Order: sequence, then C-alpha cells, then structure tokens
Amino acid sequence: MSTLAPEDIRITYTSQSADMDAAHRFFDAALAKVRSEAGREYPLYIDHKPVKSSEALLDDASPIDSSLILGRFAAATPAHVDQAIRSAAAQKGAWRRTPWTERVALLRKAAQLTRQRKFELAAVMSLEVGKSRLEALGDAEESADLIDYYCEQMVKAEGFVTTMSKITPIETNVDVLRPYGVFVCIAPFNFPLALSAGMSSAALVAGNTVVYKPAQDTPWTGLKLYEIYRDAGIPAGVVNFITGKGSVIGDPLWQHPLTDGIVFTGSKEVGLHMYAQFSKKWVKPCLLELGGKNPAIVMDSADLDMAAEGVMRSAFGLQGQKCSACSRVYVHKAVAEPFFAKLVERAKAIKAGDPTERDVFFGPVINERAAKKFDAVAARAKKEYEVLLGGERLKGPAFDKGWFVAPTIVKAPLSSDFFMEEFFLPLLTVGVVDSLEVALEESNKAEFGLTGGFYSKKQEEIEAFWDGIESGVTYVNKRSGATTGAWPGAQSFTGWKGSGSTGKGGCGPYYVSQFMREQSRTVIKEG
Ligand code: UN1
Repeated sequence: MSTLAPEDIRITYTSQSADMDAAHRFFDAALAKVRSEAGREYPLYIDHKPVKSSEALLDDASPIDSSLILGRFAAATPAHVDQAIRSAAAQKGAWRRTPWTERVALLRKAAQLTRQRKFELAAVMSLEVGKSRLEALGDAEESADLIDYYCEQMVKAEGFVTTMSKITPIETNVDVLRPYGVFVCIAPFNFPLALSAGMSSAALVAGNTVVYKPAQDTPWTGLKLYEIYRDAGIPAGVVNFITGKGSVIGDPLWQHPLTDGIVFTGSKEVGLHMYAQFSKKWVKPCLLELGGKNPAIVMDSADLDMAAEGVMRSAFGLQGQKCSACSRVYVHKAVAEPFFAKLVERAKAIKAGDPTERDVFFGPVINERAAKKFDAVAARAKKEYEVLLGGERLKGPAFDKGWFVAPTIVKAPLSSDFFMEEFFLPLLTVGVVDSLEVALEESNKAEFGLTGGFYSKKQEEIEAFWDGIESGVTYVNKRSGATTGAWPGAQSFTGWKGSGSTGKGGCGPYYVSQFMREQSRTVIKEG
C-alpha cells in the first residue's frame, strides 16, 4: 500500500504519464466522491455567512454531459453586491492592521489546504470545465504554488517596509507599501482555481479585503476556493463569495463607490470597458489580464518534431481555451509543407473523449455558446480557406451529450482576420512566411501581446525574435508547449498591448506590490 499523501505528489501541466500512476489513483477516488455530491444547492457567502437569493438558482452543467447538473448556485442581485462590498469595506481596517506576518501565515495555510485537496479540486475542475486530468491537476498545483509565491514576495520584501536615506541627521525616513482597501476579483472559467487563487491571494496577502466572483460557468470551483480561505482562518468579511450572472452583477461590483481596486482576468472587451469607466473621482488600480492571439514562429533551422509537438500541445491543450494558447503559426516557406504534415499527424493522434478519463487529452469546449461559435468560425474556414484538419463537431456516444468540437487546423493567407481575432477555441490558423522579419511583422499586427513561441537553432535569430516580438511571455524551442505553461516564480505572465493593463504579470516578482500604494513616512527628531 502506498503511504503517499496527496500533497506529496507534484504535478505540473507537463508532467509525464510515468509519474502519474499514484496521481490517477487519488484522482479516481476524488472523482467518485465529487460525482456523488453533484446537484446540491449553494448560497453566497458574505461575512462568512450563507446568504440565499430569491432569484432562481443557476444550474451549473458539465460541458462533458449537459444533463449532469453539478450544483445549483445562488444568483446574486445588485443588493447582494452592495452587502458584500460593505462587508469587505467594514473589515479593511482590521485586515490592514493585521501584521503582514499573520496574513502570510493564514495564506500559507490556504496553500497547504489547496495541496491537500488538490485531487478533489482537480476532479471538480475536470467535470466543471472539461479539463483533462493533467490540466486539472496542473491548475490545482499551480494555485497552491501561486499562493506560496505571493507570500514569499511579502517575506522577501519584509512586508514592503524600506528604510530610506536621510537628507538631514535628525530625520528618519521609511517607505511603506500599504493596501488600497477593497479589491473586487473577477475570474474566468478556464483556470477557475489558479487564476482565482492567484488574483485573490495577492490582494489578500497585501492587506486588501476581497469580494470574489467566479465565472458563471465555474461556481463550484470558486466555492471550493472560498472554503479553502475560510478553513485556513481568513476572517469573516475579508473574503466574500458572490455567484451570479455577469450581466447582472459584473458592473455593480466594480462600480460600487466603496470598491478601491479591480483585479480581473477575462476578455479584452470587458476589461477595456472596466478600465475606461472605473476611475471617476480619482484614478483607481485596475489590474487586467486579457486575452491573447499567441503566435508561434517556426524557422527553417527548427527541429520540426519539437515545433509540431509544442504547437499541437499549446493549440489544443484545454481545447484552445487558454489566454496563452497558440492560435496562429508562421512557418518559414522552406519547411512549411513538412511542418504542416507533422503537425496534422500529431493533432490527428489526439485522444478526445471524456476528460475525466485517464489518458484523454482533449475534452469539450465550455458551453453551447462556444460550440456554436466554433460552428460559425469553422463554416467560414471551409468556405474561405483550406481546412487541414477538423472543422466539425465530434460525433459518437462519448461526445453527443456535451460540447465537443474537433481539433481544427486552418491554412489561410496572411491577410486573413483569422490571424488577428481571438476565438478562444481549438482552432489554429497557420500561414507561410518568407522570413523572420515578416513573421515578426505579422505577429505584432495583432492587438494582443501575451505569449509567443519560437523554434530555431540560430542564436542570432533567437535574439532577433526577443528584440522584435511584442509579447510579455516568450518561449524558445519548447517541446512541451509553444506558448503555454507559465509557472509561478518561473515565468511572469505579463500581457503587453491589449493583453494586460500594468506591464507586470501574475506568476512574476512584481505582482503583489501592485495591490499596494506607497506611503513615505518621515519623522523629525529635534534636539
Ligand atoms: C491562461 O492562459 O488563461 O501559462 C492563464 C499557462 C497557464 C495558464 C495561464 N499558466 O499556460
């Protein structure tokens, strides 16, 4: 019998199946437990108290089987939003005055609970998002690492208290970073734990109180995060949990006069709307991580097997629904045909199916809207371009109850808007370029600037790629994912241009400080 505990098994998005045996056993047990809990009703949590809404409950259906209702969640109203923000505002003084070392201790406990519960968390995400086991376990593991990494930032900076120099002998000067107050945290469906945990834990450890709204498609994972914070001992009112329709409670959350800051990951459209409207009487922090239209460039010197594998993984992992997904490839004309052949061969071999099953790589897209969007984009691709693979919904007993579409590769001329528009679907557009210069020019035409991948054996080309590419996260010669897989403390996840608002990324060394403002403290001691 294995005496391994869940927290002893460490899984990233790129773990190999060889290290996965024990993980599969834990996952199977967690999946059975989580399935047996499906269909329950859940309230909001404000001030650590359950709060019901008189609005109709919202069904949380699995994208794997839309008749499987995972839970029925309260639909908050603007009045609940007001209650939650007021609760967070009432606690901001006490939380700010809690010594940072105590905040760090509580959040480290949250990281530890996340590790202990990671298989259950992963099982919930697999059912709720349609993540493969590896993607779901990676998400849970990343969440724990994110919380710990942000705690470490407080520790390293000694609470962001810095003794400054003196301009006279009688003064003492100290620079302190202090929290803003109430942060509204609005998360997306695709990394429902990691992005929620990352954004909220950074706000909390910095000393802000939080009102957290998970995506409408992933309230169960959101609730699991709230429970982790509560069980870790984060006090009442410091973190509040609100579910409901984005169209009803999204704007009221950040437009509330007691909201001091926003941290949001989601679409560019919503992010820009917030950014333009948020600051009225003074400028408030609006930390946005928006979408991507991430290119990979394959040069003639590239290892084509490596490039095809990396592109396939980043284009089709989590069904292309990552801000970091690779959604376009520019291939040097000298290697275009063999590269396309290798890419299609690998994509054809993808195992699609129920993503809670062992060894399935490719699950459903998140909901009916996404599947219908795929239908429309695929229809256009067939009419206007060359479809190298896919272009259809997946059919058969494993697929008919859910939102399954085929991994799709489209070859298009460089002038096509398929190279510019973010679809957030497993649809990769490929094109042929004459040179690195053209590849960079085309890459940079997009409004987004999140991640970028490059395959070449020539150092001068690699340098030119780094110099020219307008992306915050770059990867060279990465087989396990051309544009995906940033990890806390290893790759800062910074969106340039339309992909972000601050020029500093989650997972990176400057993240926590963005949730604070400086106060300079000078004391004069005469005589
Ligand atoms: C996202 O892509 O939506 O880098 C978030 C990655 C993961 C996910 C980032 N850390 O691929």
